[in-house]
Amino acid sequence: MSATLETRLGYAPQSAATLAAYLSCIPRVCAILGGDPSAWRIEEVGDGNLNLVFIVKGPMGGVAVKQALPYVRLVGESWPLPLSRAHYEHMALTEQARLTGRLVPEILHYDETLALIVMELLEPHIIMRRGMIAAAVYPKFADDISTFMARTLYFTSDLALTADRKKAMIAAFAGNTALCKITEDLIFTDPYRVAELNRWTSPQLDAYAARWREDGDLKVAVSRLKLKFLSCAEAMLHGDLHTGSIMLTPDDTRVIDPEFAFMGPMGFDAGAIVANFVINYFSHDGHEEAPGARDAYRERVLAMLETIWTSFREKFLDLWRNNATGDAYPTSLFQGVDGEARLEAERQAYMDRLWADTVGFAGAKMIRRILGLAHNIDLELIADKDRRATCEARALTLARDMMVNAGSYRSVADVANAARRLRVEMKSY
Ligand code: SR1
Ligand code: MG
Repeated sequence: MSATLETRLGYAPQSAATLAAYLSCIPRVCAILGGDPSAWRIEEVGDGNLNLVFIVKGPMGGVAVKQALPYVRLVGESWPLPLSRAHYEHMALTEQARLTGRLVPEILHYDETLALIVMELLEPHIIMRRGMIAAAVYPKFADDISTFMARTLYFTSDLALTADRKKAMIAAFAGNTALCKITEDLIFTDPYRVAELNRWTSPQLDAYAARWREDGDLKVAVSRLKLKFLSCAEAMLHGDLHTGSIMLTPDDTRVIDPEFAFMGPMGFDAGAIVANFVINYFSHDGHEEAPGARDAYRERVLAMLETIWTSFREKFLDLWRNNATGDAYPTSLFQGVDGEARLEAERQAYMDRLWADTVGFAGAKMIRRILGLAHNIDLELIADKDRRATCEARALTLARDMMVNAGSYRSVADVANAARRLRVEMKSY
């Protein structure tokens, strides 16, 4: 039976052949590209899971165009997906730009009917995941991403917003249910049951996949995380904050692709960063030219991860101390003799709880990239399946412990040390 795809009056997927005519009617875009539209070079370059992405270059400059398809590109027309995801992406990008300035690409034009966003062309930026696989160094990244997370999460939370504004944001993002459902299924459910779309490095990891499906402690842990994801509207999340959603150079960082944005638990975004750094750490055993050749880079990855979390924590706390404009923790309740001390202790406790959530979500995000549908090229590009499986088995083992024993990882250094230990102790899958 074929699936019914969304249709919308005026919607048609663009192609390299149709796009020049469309863009030629947008003066701002014409001014950037320059020259005659017949001379513009247009290429479809999308290698993500969901959308069309075009790079358009004219004699003066370039733009990027992203358009939603009415289905999941990775799987095909058998998996319909609403075009409204472009609406949520546009809304999130607009809010992120307001809160973080140049840490997101500039929007040049938005067409709700075509589910299409024209953005500044990020050049010579590359997808961070590709840079990290090649052991590239990004000295500004930890500072930039910790600012991005602190500002987007803090200023959309009850610590900064009044209850009416917070509820208005919840309402504005509440319709992004189809994208949330992808996460609910692919991250929190499918890897722990037999599911048609699951895949893993086989036969090497067959026994792991079977064990993970029979693990009661793990199923309880992932179900608790899923409940938090479903029910905890803490702040506006990017919703898919992995290293494939970041384009950068050593000097400039941009966070892209917030189509999974919704009001959810902060630890989900922070956990995505932790997960992808830990996966990258383990993956270098599959990429290094000779054993030990990437020792220094591996340590750099862990050092960067530690700086990201500690900077995020400090920046978030500073925002709270200086911008407590929300309805949570009313100032009038903390004005007594020990009021400020009690409030500061509570701020620290809040960050400790957020860290525990982050550890758990990171574990779930690591497991989905190894046993679920959508994998990371950090691991997928390792051609030797035995080497890849060893990297993956280490990541799976750490991820399981981070979910089941999240409370025993008191600091980001505990995660880093556990990763180092596993590399030494687990010789093979
Ligand atoms: C079917 S979409 C699979 C994954 O791609 C996106 O990048 C999200 O991570 C999603 O879970
Ligand atoms: Mg994406």
